[in-house]
Amino acid sequence: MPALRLVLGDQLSRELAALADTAPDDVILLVEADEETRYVRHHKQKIALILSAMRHFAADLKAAGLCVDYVRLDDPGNTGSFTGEVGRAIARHRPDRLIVTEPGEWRVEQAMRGWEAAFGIPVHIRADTRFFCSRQRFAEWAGGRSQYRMEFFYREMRCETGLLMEQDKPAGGQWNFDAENRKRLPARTRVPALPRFTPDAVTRDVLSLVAQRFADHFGDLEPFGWAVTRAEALRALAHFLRHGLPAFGDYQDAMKSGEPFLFHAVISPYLNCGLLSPREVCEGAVKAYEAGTAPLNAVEGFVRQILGWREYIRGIYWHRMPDYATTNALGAKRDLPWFYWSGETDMNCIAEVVRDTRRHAYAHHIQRLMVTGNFALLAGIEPRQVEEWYLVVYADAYDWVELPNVHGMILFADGGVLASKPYAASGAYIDRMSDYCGRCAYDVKAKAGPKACPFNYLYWNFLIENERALSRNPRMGMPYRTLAAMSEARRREIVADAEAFLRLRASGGPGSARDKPGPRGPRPHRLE
Ligand code: FAD
Ligand code: DLZ
Ligand code: SF4
Repeated sequence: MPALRLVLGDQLSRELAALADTAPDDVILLVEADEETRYVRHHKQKIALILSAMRHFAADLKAAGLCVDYVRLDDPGNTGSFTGEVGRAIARHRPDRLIVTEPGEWRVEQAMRGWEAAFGIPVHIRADTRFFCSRQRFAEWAGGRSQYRMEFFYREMRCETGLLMEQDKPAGGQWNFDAENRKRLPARTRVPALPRFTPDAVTRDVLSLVAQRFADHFGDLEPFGWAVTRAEALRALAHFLRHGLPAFGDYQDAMKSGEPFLFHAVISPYLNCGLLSPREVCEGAVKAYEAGTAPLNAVEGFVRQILGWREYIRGIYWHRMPDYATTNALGAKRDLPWFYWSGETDMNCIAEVVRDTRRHAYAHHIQRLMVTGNFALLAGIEPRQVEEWYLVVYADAYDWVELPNVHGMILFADGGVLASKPYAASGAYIDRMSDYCGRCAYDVKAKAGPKACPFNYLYWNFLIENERALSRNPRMGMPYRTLAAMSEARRREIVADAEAFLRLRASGGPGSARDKPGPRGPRPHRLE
């Protein structure tokens, strides 16, 4: 009897654990599921990328002589869910077992765990070997620790993989070269053009389907230039290794109007859906260093993002779920302002990032962390609303990677599990790392009053609102000492400016959430 092997939309790899040892009469099932396209209202480009990549992947499997059962979104009888379609496929093929790979979401794994009882056949859930660090290995590392720190995890991963290691020493004698990174972008720097891929007939079909069915979702559908096959994703990677990587470290934190990609790789959607493997990406970067085409500060910085941050984030997700998603350590409860969807705000930095996001389903790390993320932290936006926004708007967003980045890294809603302190910053940081402030209605140097950059008073207001939770954090000592030296009048001025700004956003003023439907319908508003 054949085995039924399920491949999810973010598992499009021939090396997938569920596909190892496939026999000629086994059936490989791929399902376009309405539930997956709608559990949040994903950006249109994200849906198109996943569906087109799934269709291309299924065609490749068929061309290799494998037996594929592919259920399209508009096939008659499609029940719209993984569970419903696995049930129908079992009835069609009568397999003796179902083989799957660990999914990227706790929600989906819970469903999978019910399948053996529901369908009466053995269900084998195989570990996802696309990652460097298994869930079990991370659990061993995390052990009894109450706090985890990426840097120590990363060093162990370097030793275990041998990446950028010279015998048992880190290449260049240091683990981390960030002191050489994070420069301002000189005004006339030439930025390499990003490779874009012309949609073929399969992608054009998918684009029509998405335009029809998901017209009310966030984001522009076209121009659509994402890679949708492994061959295209490999070309995107080769382009980055040659043109982006050499300056990646230097300008990793820079932001520039009209240049959303700068020297970033723009490969996270491919890594996350299976078109590229983290191992080949890291090895490609290390080869560039060994060949002398990229400097060590760039290569180490890049490898750290993938071997360090990406693996660490996934480890925390699986180690701490489901409780991880439920905490709200700073008690943040304001509503997400409407300008996160519309981009209509006088704050030029936010307008730029939302515009990039709407056009490309992409913003780079510092835009996500220090602009939209920093604002959500300082303004005390309820974690669930911020998490939903990040899950909707980016082509690379899946729960396992979005949640710890938002809940832990930007909002500190986990109380310091992931990061040792909140990434809170005033407008000066954005001014130093971008050209946004020069074109803004607000004055980044002004600290108070209607023209002052909102990040400036929101920063101090955040420290005041969270004094009890944060003032004893050893890494927050300096700002709290500065706050303690402020006069009562200055503190009152900060609170008044912040309240006026936040009240306007919650009461129907420009950029408010009121009376605008969010992606899950009308929103409540609690801030008055
Ligand atoms: P580069 O800057 O070129 O970095 C190379 C690779 O490193 C990325 O492709 C990515 O795979 C990995 N990486 C870097 N930082 C992280 C990180 N913090 N977590 C996981 N991987 C990382 N990344 C996602 O893949 N999906 C998300 O849903 C996501 N949500 C985020 C939300 C917030 C609030 C923040 C601050 C970061 C988020 N990130 C997410 C991480 C990071 O912003 C993106 O991976 C990166 O911007 C993707 O662009 P790139 O491929 O050009 O990355
Ligand atoms: C995100 C997504 C979307 C939009 N559509 C599908 C789909 O139709 N079929 C599918 O198999 N996967 C899809 N995905 C990815 C899934 O949501 C993802 O596999 C699970 O969340 C587990 O990570
Ligand atoms: Fe953003 Fe403030 Fe700069 Fe305007 S002045 S772009 S709001 S940081």
